[in-house]
Amino acid sequence: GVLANDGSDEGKDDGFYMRRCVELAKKAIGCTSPNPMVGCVIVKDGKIVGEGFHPKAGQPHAEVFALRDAGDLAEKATAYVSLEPCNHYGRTPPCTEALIKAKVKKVVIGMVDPNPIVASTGVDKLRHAGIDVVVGVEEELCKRLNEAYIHQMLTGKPFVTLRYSLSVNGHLLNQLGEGVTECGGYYSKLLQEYDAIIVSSSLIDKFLVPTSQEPGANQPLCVITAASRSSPIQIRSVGEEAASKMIIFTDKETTVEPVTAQKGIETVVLDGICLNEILEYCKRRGLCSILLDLRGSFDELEGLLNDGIEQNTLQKVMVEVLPLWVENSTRSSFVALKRVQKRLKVNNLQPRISHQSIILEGYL
Ligand code: AOF
Ligand code: ZN
Repeated sequence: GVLANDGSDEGKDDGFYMRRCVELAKKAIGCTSPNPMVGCVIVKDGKIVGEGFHPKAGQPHAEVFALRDAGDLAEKATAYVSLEPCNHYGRTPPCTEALIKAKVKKVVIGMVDPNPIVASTGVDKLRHAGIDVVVGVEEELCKRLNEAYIHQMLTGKPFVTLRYSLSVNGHLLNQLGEGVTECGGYYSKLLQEYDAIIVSSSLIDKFLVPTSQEPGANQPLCVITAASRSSPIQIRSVGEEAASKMIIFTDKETTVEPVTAQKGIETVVLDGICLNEILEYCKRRGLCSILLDLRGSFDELEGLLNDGIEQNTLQKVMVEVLPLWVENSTRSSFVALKRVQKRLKVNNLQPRISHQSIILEGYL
């Protein structure tokens, strides 16, 4: 498709085309890990003549699809890419070479690639080939798009988001049928963005396996944590495929019911449940983004939360406020959550209106 804009001054529409790149990149939400999401457009005489995005690790990069789409029109055109073009042989050949071969005259880049094997060598390579290069257009937007990828590249650790739902009077909505289930659309979309989700085993007892309902969506690995449970963990209605996307972390005091054990769900027994061990496991499996979801038993998750705060392993907080007033104010989680909130320092809180709720996102 050809998208027209006024096509006049050089550089004037850089923001417009870069935002289009980000929009294209988002078509692969949840599908590219451990790779970043990247979008690319090729612009000639004020018209988009080629578009592409990176669909999945192992498949060609955004630039390759966009150049293919543009064909001969790429010659003397400007390429916009949300991430610096790669300059190495990974699963795929370097995009710098593809751009040079296509004879583009200019490349506009959203952000430099934090991957140490790329880190500005893509920019240098293009400049040496005589291509005009601009870096840092809509940089904040491009960084936000790949916050988990960037964090993982810079620190070697997974990006962890803490999520919970609250009533207007400050109660944690962590029980079955509360909070997120009323706003399935938002939650289902959120799940597909993460490589793994950590939940309490009490949810699983109620057959509540968090899965994304979006068609063809990425299903995160479901990390079930069980600490000092008096009854064994039971997982009954789960198929083979769902079982392969589950793992149980327990402590020595907790048992797993034989029916559950037979389903082929991986089980790891720790001396005590601790967030670092779970994150290490996720890292070994190449999982870059983790959602710590405060649903089910708060007691089971409080230890993990404390680990995250003490060890600085939480990066983001996402709080959903629902138009609900909880009458029963004897819940123990009210006090427990206050204790946790007191120790969280959240910056840059941004509100967003969802279907029936307000979602606040901030960084730690
Ligand atoms: C780009 N465009 O669309 C993407 C890039 O194994 P490979 O060949 O897929 O290389 C993966 C690395 O390439 C990844 O870690 C990141 O540095 C970069 N990703 N680069 O020019 C793209 N997805
Ligand atoms: Zn590339």
